[in-house]
Amino acid sequence: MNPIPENQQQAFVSRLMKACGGAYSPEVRRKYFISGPQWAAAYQGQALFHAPTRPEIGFQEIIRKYSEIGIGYWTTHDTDVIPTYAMGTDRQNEIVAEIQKALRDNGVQCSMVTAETFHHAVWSASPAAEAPQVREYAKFRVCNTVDIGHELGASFAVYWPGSLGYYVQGAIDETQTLRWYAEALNAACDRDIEVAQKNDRQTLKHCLEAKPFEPQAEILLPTSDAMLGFIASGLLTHPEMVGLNPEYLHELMWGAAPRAALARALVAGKLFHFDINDGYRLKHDVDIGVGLVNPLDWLNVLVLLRSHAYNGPFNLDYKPPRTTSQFGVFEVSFPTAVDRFITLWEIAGEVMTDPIIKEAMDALKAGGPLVDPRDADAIFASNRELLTLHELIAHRLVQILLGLHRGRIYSL
Ligand code: 3MF
Ligand code: MG
Ligand code: MG
Repeated sequence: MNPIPENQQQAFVSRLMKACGGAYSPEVRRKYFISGPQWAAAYQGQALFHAPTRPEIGFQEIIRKYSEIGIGYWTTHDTDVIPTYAMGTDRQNEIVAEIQKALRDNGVQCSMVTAETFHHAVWSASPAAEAPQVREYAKFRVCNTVDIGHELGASFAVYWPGSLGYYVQGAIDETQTLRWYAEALNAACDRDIEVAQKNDRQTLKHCLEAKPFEPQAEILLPTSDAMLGFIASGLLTHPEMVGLNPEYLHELMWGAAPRAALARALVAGKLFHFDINDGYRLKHDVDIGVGLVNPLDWLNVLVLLRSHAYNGPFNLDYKPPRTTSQFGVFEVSFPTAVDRFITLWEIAGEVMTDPIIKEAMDALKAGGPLVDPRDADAIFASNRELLTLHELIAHRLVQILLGLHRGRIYSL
């Protein structure tokens, strides 16, 4: 192939994207509760060892592009759109008004807001630092985010306490730090009740997001399970308002089965919001687009969520790879992430109605003939042949994922 001139490369990428086929229309995409984060589209490719590869981009353009693609919901950190120095000032009000206009003009809704309590230097000892001034400032920031959420019409507030931990052992009192962190959440809930009442709105759903490593060396609430324990600890004054925003990769990172982590949140009635992406076990937070690494596991996750009528948002918290250009972010990265999600969601529907899987699962539950209830060997023998169905079900799931159940075969 001849070198492709720079000014023809975008058209080339677009042509291959069309050739891929399988894209859903923006109208179809809008039917799903899929949200696009401001920070995901604005991510420039930077990291500790990585210089940015993409230019800056603001919320007006991102909201417009999401709308064109068919992403109906937008989410943001306070600092993604409001500079830290302008928090709580007239400048904040101006920016919020500009965001409201951009959302209105493009028919996009803000579903979630989140307070950034990990990036600025003020959080270097966490939002629950020893110094009372830091903790007062943290309360101001989460309350201010609740205010912004109500102004933008959001239903969810998310908190990722990324810096709630330490680098060196013994320097902080973990129990005290957790108590102080709870005070900030309590302030956010109290503020929410007040503002919701004043504006005749529902209170927000407050969602904690765990990540096992990064950016601190040791994290005080590293997993969704740790957060369930924290919610039930008695430290929160409104535990009923607080639930989880698990992130698929954050659970995978520590070695969990994300589906089992989600199941634990579901049985606790705390699965409020879900950050969707993909990646690898025991690596850093690579935030790859949903379904690009573990499509089979993703299928199973969506079967679980569909079976339990989860109706919260699916938030595209991933990072378009550094190799993807700014053009590619909206031409390839976001549309394909949305379309893989929709396809996996629909395949999950097929799994749920598949007669073979259903019959196999029913048979496993029916079990074998009744035998002496105290005779372990007899109980095992009574079920012996049915247990092979576990592997048959797994095979059937892969068949459905690969389309083999529809007669896709290879004759050699
Ligand atoms: C970090 C994350 C965060 C959270 C966000 C939401 C930057 O690994 O996943 O994204 O999702 O802070 O509150
Ligand atoms: Mg996340
Ligand atoms: Mg992540």
